[in-house]
Amino acid sequence: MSDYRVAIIGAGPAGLLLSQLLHVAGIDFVILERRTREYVESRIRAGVLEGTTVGLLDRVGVADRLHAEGLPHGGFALASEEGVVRIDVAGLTGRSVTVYGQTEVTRDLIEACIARGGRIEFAAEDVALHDIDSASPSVSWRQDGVERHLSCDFIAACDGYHGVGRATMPPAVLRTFEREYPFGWLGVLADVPPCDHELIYANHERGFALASMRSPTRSRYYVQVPSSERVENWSDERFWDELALRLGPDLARGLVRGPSIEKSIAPLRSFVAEPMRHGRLFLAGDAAHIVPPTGAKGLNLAASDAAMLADALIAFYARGDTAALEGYSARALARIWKAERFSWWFTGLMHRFPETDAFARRMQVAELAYIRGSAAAQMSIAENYVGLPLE
Ligand code: FAS
Ligand code: PHB
Repeated sequence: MSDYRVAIIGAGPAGLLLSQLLHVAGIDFVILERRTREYVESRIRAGVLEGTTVGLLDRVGVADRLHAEGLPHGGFALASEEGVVRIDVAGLTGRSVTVYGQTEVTRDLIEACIARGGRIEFAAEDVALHDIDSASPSVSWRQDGVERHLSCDFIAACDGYHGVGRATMPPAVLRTFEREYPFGWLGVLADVPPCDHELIYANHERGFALASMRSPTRSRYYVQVPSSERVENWSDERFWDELALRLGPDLARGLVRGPSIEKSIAPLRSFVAEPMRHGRLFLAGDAAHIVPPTGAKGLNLAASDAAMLADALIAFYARGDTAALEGYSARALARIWKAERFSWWFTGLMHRFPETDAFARRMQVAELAYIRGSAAAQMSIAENYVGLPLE
């Protein structure tokens, strides 16, 4: 008999949601998290939840604050110097998205996990995974200078792009696919009202910009910067000036400036590791894939991986059914690759690349003009943005 049925590595959205999906199914788990609780709960990341993700938080009973404070959004704008078009996702798909920070999702899930007696070991250093090819894998780590060890039936590596899970997969079985972008997103969080009631994705000669939000009084903005850029080079004033330029005079009219409470640069990459399972080790979330945040898919893919893995583990423990465990990687990758494509395409449409010469610029201008005039093109964007179904 193992100490725990499932050892989860990482207390990000994937690990935390998986833990609560297992909890409500009566399956015990332990979470090993490298950072402190304060560090995890202070990270500023994603901002847009697909309906599927909201449904999963409802399923685990951790959506009260989300429903009270989250902002339902039925559309967003695509802006360029040639024009603006609102993608009416609600009207086109009958579904919407919810603006609610990943920071809040993480806090809600940690609070629920602990309140329900779940075990999260924070500040777990040097986590190592053992015997993943056997029927009795185990995990070890160091905490407060003490070596710790636990046996389990399964290991779910939800430990992000730099985690130990993917690194433990035998190199001979792992295939990776990657595209690094020559730019990143300089993000600012500020306690000022958003410049518009919905998100604005802007393609400008000078580069991409995104106007997002966290609440009616807290805004989240991004501008594209070269990969080599350093956040120290950007005063608040320089950021606000650049954002206003890229949004254009009409959309910037509603821009309220204020002191940044967080300012950082996130690199952009597309990445997928296949397969997402080896023996008793399963990968979920950023541990297996990364998308450029343009399509707001990262957090939502982490949630759908957690749901698929939870369903497979529940089937195994409820009826000894191993089919879903065997099929987890292929099922998750089918949805992941479609989100990778959308995120890659949207990034290519909205950003300035070093090779964006006059012809490439004309192609972007022409595609945006086509989208502005085509219900079919807008439908394609809308159905990807609200999230493709979990099949
Ligand atoms: P996470 O990376 O969130 O969580 C992994 C957890 O594992 C972390 O808490 C980490 O501390 C822990 N861990 C790592 N190694 C470990 C080890 N060896 N032992 C124990 N624990 C370990 N997505 C969007 O949709 N929109 C955005 O705007 C957006 N912005 C982003 C900005 C940044 C700077 C980054 C890095 C990502 C951003 N993302 C965005 C993507 C992001 O939201 C991820 O998709 C999401 O956090 C994925 O969740 P997890 O898979 O749980 O991984
Ligand atoms: C955010 O609010 O952080 C956000 C929103 C939409 C995106 C990316 C980031 O596509």
